[in-house]
Amino acid sequence: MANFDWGLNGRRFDHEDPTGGAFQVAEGQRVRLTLTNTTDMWHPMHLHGHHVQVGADGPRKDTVNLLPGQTLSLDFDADNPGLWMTHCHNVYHGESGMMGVVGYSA
Ligand SMILES: [Cu+2]
Repeated sequence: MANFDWGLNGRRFDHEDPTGGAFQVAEGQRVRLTLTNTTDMWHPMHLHGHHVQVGADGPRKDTVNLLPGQTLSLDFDADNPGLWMTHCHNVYHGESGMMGVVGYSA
């Protein structure tokens, strides 16, 4: 997305429909999020309710800096059912659309 027009998967978070476009996974699944930063800014990415592993055997993190032009895979175990926000931790990026919901039930 263009500078100052942030989103996830080309979609801006819709505050009127917060679960619209939610990323559906299944409990017990090992999930891989592949993130590509197409902007010129850093984005500290965070997923609530889980820790992510950077790459197949990298460190486990709470928040991962995604550099301009960088692609990272972030793996997590879907072991905490619910609706969880994933977002850029720069609050003004998240509030302007760089947020999404990962959801699954028990
Ligand atoms: Cu950001």
